Amino acid sequence: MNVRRLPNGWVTCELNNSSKTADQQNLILSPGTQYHQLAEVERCTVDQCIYKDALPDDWYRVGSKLFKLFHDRKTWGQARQFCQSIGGDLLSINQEDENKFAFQLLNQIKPNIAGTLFNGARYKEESFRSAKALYLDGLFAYATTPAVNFLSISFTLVSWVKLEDPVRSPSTIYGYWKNPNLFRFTAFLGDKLQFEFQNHDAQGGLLNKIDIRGGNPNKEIWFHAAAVWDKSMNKAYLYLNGTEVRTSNGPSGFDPTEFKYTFYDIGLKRDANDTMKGYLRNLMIVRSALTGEEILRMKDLNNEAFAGAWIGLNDLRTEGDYHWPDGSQVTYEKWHPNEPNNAYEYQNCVQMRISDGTWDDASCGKRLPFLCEKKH
Ligand SMILES: [Ca+2]
Ligand SMILES: [Ca+2]
Repeated sequence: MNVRRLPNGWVTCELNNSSKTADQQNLILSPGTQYHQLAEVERCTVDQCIYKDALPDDWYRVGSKLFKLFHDRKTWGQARQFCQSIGGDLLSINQEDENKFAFQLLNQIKPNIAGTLFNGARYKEESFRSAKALYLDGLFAYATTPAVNFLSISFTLVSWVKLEDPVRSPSTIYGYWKNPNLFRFTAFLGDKLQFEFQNHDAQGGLLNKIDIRGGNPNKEIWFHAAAVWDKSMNKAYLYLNGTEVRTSNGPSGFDPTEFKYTFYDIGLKRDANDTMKGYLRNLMIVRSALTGEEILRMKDLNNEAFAGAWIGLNDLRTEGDYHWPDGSQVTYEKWHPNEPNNAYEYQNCVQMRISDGTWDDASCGKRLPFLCEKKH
């Protein structure tokens, strides 16, 4: 490829014959020139060149395959059936580039943990498991975290909470309470959790809202709070310590408004200037409606519930003999150290770990996000 810088600052690229089969990383800058030339062209054939492209509907072309990550959670068998129903199968991975790309997609389902902090909020050692937690001293000390756009998706908010001062309650665990789009997940000390979502019209008039309250969190004790919006069922749920404490149907056709905000508040109830006094930790926003059982599992973050996404590899037919869904043998592998271990003697399906993109055999009955592939 020839790259030419024009006097007006534009750059033009001309494909020459040899570059048709070139891998991008083989392009190097010729010293002292504005031109690029090819290096090690002979290593790359058309088949080996990985071409990546974003396609409509969240599909990606990676080499000769189309990839898509599905966020909803299915058992390995259900996931495979789903991939087949759309003309594909669970993903097979035959080379490092494909594994890398699949791992990048998993960033979409990484739990979103509290980010930017200011206004005095700080991390502080807390005795519980000697873990660090975000401490808010109630004196206008609150924090913010990047906003998640809830438009058109189901979601689950979870957090561990410990409140110190009933005077400061209610306190926002996560939300943004400002017209026109109001939303918050709040803890009332010794009283209830509240999850509230309002849609307003352009003039600020209330169109419809979800407002559910329940549970009985106590002072000075860590509790695990979760709010769920299941868009497909049009239902909202509240969980306290993994137990459902309230459910409510949304108004008919309720559709969360598109938020323009770039951050949400933690610890501040904006309309009353109440700020939380207490601790928060492991605030997570998951882009699907989790079941009570899954929320219960999330209480322990080391639990494997959020460890990975299904790929097609399995040893269902013969223990220890791994194959891809089309029956082909493993030619490239990326096992995590000490995996596959067939733990409890029933791990026959393979997940890609969200943390590092390596593979781990897991129980096929686990419900995980999954990667499908389709041919061109
Ligand atoms: Ca096995
Ligand atoms: Ca394993």
